[in-house]
Amino acid sequence: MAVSNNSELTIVLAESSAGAPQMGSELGSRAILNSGLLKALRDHFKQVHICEISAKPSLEEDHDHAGMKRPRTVSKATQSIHELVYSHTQQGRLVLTLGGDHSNAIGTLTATTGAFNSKHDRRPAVICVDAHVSINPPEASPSGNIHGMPLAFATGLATSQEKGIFDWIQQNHLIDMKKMVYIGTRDVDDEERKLIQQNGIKFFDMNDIKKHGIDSVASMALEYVGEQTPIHLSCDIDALDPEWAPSAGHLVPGGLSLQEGELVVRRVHETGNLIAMDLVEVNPTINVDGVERTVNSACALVRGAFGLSV
Ligand SMILES: [Mn+2]
Repeated sequence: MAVSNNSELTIVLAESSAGAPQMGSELGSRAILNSGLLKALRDHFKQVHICEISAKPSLEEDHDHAGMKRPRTVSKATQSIHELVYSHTQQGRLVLTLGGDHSNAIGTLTATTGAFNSKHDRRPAVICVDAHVSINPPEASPSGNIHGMPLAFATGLATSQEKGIFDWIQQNHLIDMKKMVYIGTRDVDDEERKLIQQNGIKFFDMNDIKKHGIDSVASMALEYVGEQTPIHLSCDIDALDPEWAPSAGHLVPGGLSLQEGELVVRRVHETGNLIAMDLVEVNPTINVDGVERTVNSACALVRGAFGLSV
């Protein structure tokens, strides 16, 4: 049984790179949308709504706080994303958020969880396709960049009571760590590994994928989240091997082939339970010769997740 009406899509252009050490990913959303994807989505859905959120850091006022860089800018951008995604999810629309850096997922993940909690009294599953686990609490983050922390804030493993710094996140926005699965991980910090183990978070790293094959891993991940569970699919383009996505913020060799990535998102589509998708970290200012290839890969993942033909 489908969990949303599947005929209306909201596209959120999350044009903020304040969570990343370098700028450029704020240009990713439009690069992806304007490469033919918008037309394809408009042909596929009865209605397509487009919203945009951008964030300009005011560096002189946004000093570091508790191990976080540009915390007020990122908090404000993600709160705006949260409010948008929350409202569109509550109206039964599918939501596609195009980043921007990975910190934007703080807004999307808390929004779908909050909306489903308030309307249906149940929390969605979250499938993260990422080279990283992106769950560093600020105090353990080696860099202080919030794009390494989205799952820490979205699960409540990291919290902040400081005014203007993620103080908008409420208990009923927090994702269920028992319904969370990572696919494609291969670059995990020691502290993150501890958190994953302590909290029993499921993951399928690249070794698991080599061992079992991507089709079995997709089956195991979907079986884990359960048949009637709404799914928020959160994709960092760096899950793909740099061969397929060279214009990404943090390249890690040994990743998924595009074909493997497409298989995962299509399997999620086939459940009929997809409620939202994030696609983050496409950065058109990195490896400019590879931008077209990266954008094409991003589009292929979006098309697969929403069941568009290839
Ligand atoms: Mn990543």
